Amino acid sequence: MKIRHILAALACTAATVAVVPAAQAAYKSEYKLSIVVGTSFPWGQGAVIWSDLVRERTDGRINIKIYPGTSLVQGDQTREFTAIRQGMIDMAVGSTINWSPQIKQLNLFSLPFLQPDSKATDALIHGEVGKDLFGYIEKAGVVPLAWGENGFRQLSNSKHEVSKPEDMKGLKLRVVGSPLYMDTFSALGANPTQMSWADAQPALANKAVDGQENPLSIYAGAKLYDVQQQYLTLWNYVSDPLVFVVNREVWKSWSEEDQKIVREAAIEAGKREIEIARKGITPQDPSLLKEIESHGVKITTLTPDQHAAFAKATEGVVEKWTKTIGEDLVQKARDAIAAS
Ligand code: X2X
Repeated sequence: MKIRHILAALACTAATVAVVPAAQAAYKSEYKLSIVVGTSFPWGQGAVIWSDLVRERTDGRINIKIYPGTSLVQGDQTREFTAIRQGMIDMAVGSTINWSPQIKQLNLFSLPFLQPDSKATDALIHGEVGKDLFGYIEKAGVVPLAWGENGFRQLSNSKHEVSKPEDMKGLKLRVVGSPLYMDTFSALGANPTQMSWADAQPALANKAVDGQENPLSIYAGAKLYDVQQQYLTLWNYVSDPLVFVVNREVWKSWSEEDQKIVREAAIEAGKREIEIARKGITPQDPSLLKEIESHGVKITTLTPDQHAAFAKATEGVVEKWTKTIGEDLVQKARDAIAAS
């Protein structure tokens, strides 16, 4: 009898432990989600969709608050990934460019003229390359869940039309945080200067710099036509995807059921975000281009020959950075794009 009682008591303790894992008690009242731009941009919309889906489907157990402007790292987007890893940021929808200083393989998307079109980008993110890159993010200590898109980055400036590499001479251009961009724009003869997006906007407004490069949704959303960025060159030279991620400790603190909800919501939000990001910039639907043009912007679309001249001028950059990214990964990407 006695032994039976002891066994029953032990079983009871084990059951209690199994039913109420310690982790569940550790849910935070709010999870901080970082993004670089505001919630009206496609990128921000992706974050809003993700947060709303998660809040609804977890009955408020996971309550996400969005912090635009990379405000959790004082606007310094190149420090965002480290802050996610260290837990200052719980979740993020971040650009591969901003996390490239920590994960060198993410520079893949910034190799000039690697991705000719959205089909190529899709082949990368939804194929083996995407899986490999998620592996690197995971290894760096952060849990990747889904892909989104910032988009094909186009060049704008306040000085003159740019249709050939020679037109870049002397243009003072703001570039993003990966040193690859310094190399690309130096190779093209421009005068690049690295700064955060937060600093870029006043720098464009007060003419400290002549131009910048960003997807059209960012150009239009930030109303860069209002700060005399009236020359816009569509050259599709790189396209940066977004990644939906969660800090590892936060992820481990959630029940399996909630992890599944958060992952599925990220995938759904990513899909919808990509659709939003690609709106208005295609021959079938040029509405965003038309809107930009209506502000007096001169839009230059490169001919195939002009495009090739830019690609040729940046060949050395591709060669140099392929070594940093990894020859195998770049080859895998080229094969996936060729088959797309
Ligand atoms: O800083 C930029 O240019 C932006 C907003 O596109 C990124 O965060 C990569």
